[in-house]
Amino acid sequence: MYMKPNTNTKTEITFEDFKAEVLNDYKTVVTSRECSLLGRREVLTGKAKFGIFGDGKEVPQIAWAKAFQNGDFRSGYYRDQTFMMAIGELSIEQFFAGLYANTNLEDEPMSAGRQMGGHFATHSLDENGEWKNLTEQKNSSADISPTAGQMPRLLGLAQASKIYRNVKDIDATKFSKEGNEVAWGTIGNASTSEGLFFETINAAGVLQVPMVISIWDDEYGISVHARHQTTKENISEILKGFQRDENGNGYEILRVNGWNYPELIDTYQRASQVARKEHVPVMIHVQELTQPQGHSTSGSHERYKDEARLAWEAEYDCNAQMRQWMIANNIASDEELKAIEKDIKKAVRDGKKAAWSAFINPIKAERDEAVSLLDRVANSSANGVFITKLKNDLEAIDEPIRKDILSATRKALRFVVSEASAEKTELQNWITTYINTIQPKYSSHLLSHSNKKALNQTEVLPTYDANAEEVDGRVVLRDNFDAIFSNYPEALIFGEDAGHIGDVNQGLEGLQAKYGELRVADTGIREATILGSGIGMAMRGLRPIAEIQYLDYILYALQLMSDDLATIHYRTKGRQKAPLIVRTRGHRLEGIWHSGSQMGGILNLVRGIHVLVPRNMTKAAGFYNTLLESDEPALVVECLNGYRLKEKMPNNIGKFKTPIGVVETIKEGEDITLVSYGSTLRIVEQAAKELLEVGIHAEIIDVQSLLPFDINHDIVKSIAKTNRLMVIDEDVSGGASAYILDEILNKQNAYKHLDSQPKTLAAKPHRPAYGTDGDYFSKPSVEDVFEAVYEVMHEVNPTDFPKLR
Ligand SMILES: Cc1ncc(C[n+]2csc(CCOP(=O)(O)OP(=O)(O)O)c2C)c(N)n1
Ligand SMILES: [Mg+2]
Repeated sequence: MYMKPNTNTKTEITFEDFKAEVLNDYKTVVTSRECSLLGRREVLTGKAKFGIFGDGKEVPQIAWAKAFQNGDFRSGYYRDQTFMMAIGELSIEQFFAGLYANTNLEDEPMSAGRQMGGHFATHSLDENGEWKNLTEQKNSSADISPTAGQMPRLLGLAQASKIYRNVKDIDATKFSKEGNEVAWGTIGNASTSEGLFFETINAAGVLQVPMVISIWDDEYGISVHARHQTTKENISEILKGFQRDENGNGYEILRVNGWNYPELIDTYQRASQVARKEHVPVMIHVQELTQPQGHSTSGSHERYKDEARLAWEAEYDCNAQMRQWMIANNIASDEELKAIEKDIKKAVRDGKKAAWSAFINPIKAERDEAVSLLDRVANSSANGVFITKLKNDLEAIDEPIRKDILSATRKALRFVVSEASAEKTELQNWITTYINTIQPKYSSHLLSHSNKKALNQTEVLPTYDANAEEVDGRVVLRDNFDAIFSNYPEALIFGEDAGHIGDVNQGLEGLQAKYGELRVADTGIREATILGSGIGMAMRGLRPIAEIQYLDYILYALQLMSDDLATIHYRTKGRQKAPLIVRTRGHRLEGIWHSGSQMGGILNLVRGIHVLVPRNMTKAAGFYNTLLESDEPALVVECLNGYRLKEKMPNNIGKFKTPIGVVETIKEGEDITLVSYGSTLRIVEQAAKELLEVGIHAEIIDVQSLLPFDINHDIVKSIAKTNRLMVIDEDVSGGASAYILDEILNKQNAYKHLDSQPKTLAAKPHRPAYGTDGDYFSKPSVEDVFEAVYEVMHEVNPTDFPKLR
């Protein structure tokens, strides 16, 4: 058998070196297994809530770790603890810190307790949010739980190597060495049933990127057997057509049994070579794996596996097979291995204890502080007996959580609400301070904390020559993209029809010829992987702009925007970021699927991403300029009906910046404040002109930025003047208009200034019919806006504004 356990450093090794390396590998797999076994017990005895472990998948991960080099990236799922241990990124203590959800990043570096155990990550950013040198470390993009959700991001992580290898002038110092990095994915056999898996596999075959996907095949997806999951019960068999051959590019498809240590090492070395050197994607179907403890702590596999299967799993347990192989090949004796196993058992128990102390001791200290305070409050209060009961109950909890502490202290405060004592003040202050200290452990880092955060970017207005030319809006956008690609070598755009024809509205006209097929690229029709590849590339220091052709089709990508992109910074407590720009166009054209206005749905799903709705192409261009200077993800929705409208050509193209979270008053007035955004503003502006003719002076505010929303609270200032508010929106009622109303009424307290009922004017509950009149009869029209505003004014002053109908 060909054996070369570590090709990174040596070509010739002695048997002693080889033995030592195998023994070391064995120690890792046994440590990992012990963690799984003890982890399960921690859940069953109530110390942890839930556990999902990597038992039964240890040995292949050792082989993979040997092939994994500095600069490489992992995008995997919850079974990969052994790999993380083998690359030195997961200690026993950290494993248990994850299980207990320790909120300290130093103890629990994967997510500071924000993710359940088994969801792995490394740190791409330092404590200031600055990139670390990713070429000098082994990298794991942060896992997510939705099955196959790791696949689209994997594509982008691999694609980044291709860009770095082939596009000149990018400063790759921190990100790549000639594109030699491989992106390694893992997925369970059952999760290959997901559409995201197939979409990614096809896209990587087309793109020819250095991606190696391992399929951990244990024949089950929780209780559901492969016969319900996969045609022919064999994923590599049915994907055979992807094998590269004389007919064209494709994959290298490899199969290996997951219990065969030497063959696994061979297979992973080969995969690494093919992917790294040739940039050919590789699929490794790792078969005959097991689940010694079943799927997770939520159930037992004896319920759905028969005797024969359970017996086979016991025999072919990869660790047991590796052990037998070591004895058969004189690498160690049974006694030696027993001694190793015993030591490891103890080390894992000790590590677990240390992790538990690190988790519970700070909370106990906080509890003790609260108990002593409650004691003082009780002694000074007429309601002392009630407070003493709260104190005693809190003191009696063996393993308190922070909710116990706050619940007791907040309830105690109610008993002293009408008393005046130093202790009461102390309690009030203590609660506030405690919340202020603890809340960030659960809520911080949704957005960037770095100097580059979007809100640090200040406005730069477009400037114009005296005789500035009036051009189609799309020309402003095109020239601005031209400036962007010339100013930022790391910027690139890709999407359906974005390359050769320069997008369906020619906002990228001529730019592929100028910047090449890798930077201005056509993609297949595959929105989820367009989005995902943007995430992966952004995580490796590039500045991708993922184009989704129409807003209506963003629903295909929305799951990943919500589950992956919006949570990256939060779920790593600021140690990873993906400043991806998603470009799309929509609103007010025609038909059920070409006039998308699902803004309410989007707003509710993508907190953590900026949502920007420029009313014209100059504003849109300014947003792109702002975003490229910042480090947060954003969605920009261009007005589909605005590309051919005339706009003056600025003379500082590429330099002006539209601020994020800042509204703009586009018409002043005293009678009522009209709030809207995007394409609908043109309708509102027309209605306002007509209202002026009957003596109604409306003020119009363009929101521009739905997320974040009016950070300076300018809208309430307008309402303080007009005392009336109407939100006009082409989304359904209860959608974006309800969000806007909530922001204005509840967050800006505008209700204080209102003399009339605040109104929303939204679209019909159905999508717009296709016919030319579809828009008029489905979304607010000029007449609708006029009449709705007039009606408000009629209520105020029926003499001057008699009833219209
Ligand atoms: C989108 C989605 N659907 C369902 C689940 C619940 N779920 C978690 S793991 C799992 C089975 C996965 O099986 P497989 O891919 O074979 O991985 P294994 O656990 O066997 O290693 C399911 C259904 C989920 N996490 N995400
Ligand atoms: Mg499985």
